[in-house]
Amino acid sequence: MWQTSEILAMVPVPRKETKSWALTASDNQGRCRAAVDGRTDSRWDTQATQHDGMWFAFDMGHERPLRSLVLDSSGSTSDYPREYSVDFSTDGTQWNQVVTKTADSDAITDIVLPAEKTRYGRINQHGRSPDRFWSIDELEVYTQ
Ligand SMILES: [Ca+2]
Repeated sequence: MWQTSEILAMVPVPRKETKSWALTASDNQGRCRAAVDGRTDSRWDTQATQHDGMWFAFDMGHERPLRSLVLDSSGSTSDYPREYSVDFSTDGTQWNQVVTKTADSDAITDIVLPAEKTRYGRINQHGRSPDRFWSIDELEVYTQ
């Protein structure tokens, strides 16, 4: 469980900083920036129904410890990732899986991270939906 002091130690990465990150995705890469533009009425989405192998990745440009990711899909409430994992990497080549989980059927997906240092982060979608895209209206990233 989290100690109060640990929660208080979590700091959101400022939006102007996340806007400067290099973003890549398995699908619809041209829309990645919509996930960090500070607007909940714009989104990145897969333009395809959810299946295993979809991912969304960011390069922060330097290493830092990450505590949490929050994926907001409240503009299209059923577009949360059905099953996901998170990988960290310090070089963009070797990836280390740090989280794997089935989502909580909520438009807001809170992902607790191990606070290890990383430069790259990748969110992998493993589930399947017959009729829903995977969408991220806004990605919030918390460091310490
Ligand atoms: Ca947006």
